[in-house]
Amino acid sequence: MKRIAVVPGSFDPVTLGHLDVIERAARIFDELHVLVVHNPDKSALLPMPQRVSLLERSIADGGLPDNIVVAQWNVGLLVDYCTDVGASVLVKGIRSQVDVAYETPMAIMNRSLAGVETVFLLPDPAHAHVSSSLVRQVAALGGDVSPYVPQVVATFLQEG
Ligand code: COD
Repeated sequence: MKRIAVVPGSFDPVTLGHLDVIERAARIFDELHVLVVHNPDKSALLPMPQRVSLLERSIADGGLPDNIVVAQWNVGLLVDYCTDVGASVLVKGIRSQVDVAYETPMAIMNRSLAGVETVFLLPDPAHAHVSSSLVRQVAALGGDVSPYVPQVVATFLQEG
């Protein structure tokens, strides 16, 4: 049976930290869905289609495995998407105790709702301090974001 997993996120925008988690997860599972989700707790910088496009181009440019599918999910439970595509696992990146505190109740709820397990991957230390919100802040204040994001994102943020 195919092992299908989902890496969900806001990806606003995608960072090298995200890509690292996506690449490692794609090597563990047979098929990996990278799902751009609206997070109601955060106010988005980029519209959903822009986030999807930057993610697709970053995955292609980075030469990531070809078992990756990019999709978006605007309404409903994350586990409903998992059920729709036959995924039994969610993959999340854990950078700190803050991430543990944020992710743990959601992981337990998702298992309770639909039997979907969550697998946590630790970050590459080189990217452990990187978040989309810090990247947005550095870019807005005129800093160089190229060490933290794929080239296509750096160009987009610097030109935009
Ligand atoms: N290194 C490693 N991992 C990283 C890094 C990095 N540098 N940066 C981010 N990550 C990880 C994050 O920890 C997260 O796991 C993932 O990458 C995505 O991060 P973001 O910031 O793009 O996305 P978030 O944190 O805004 O996640 C949005 C979700 C919608 C996925 C989340 O809120 C969620 O799971 N919601 C559940 C909705 C639902 O169905 N709720 C009801 C039951 S719980």
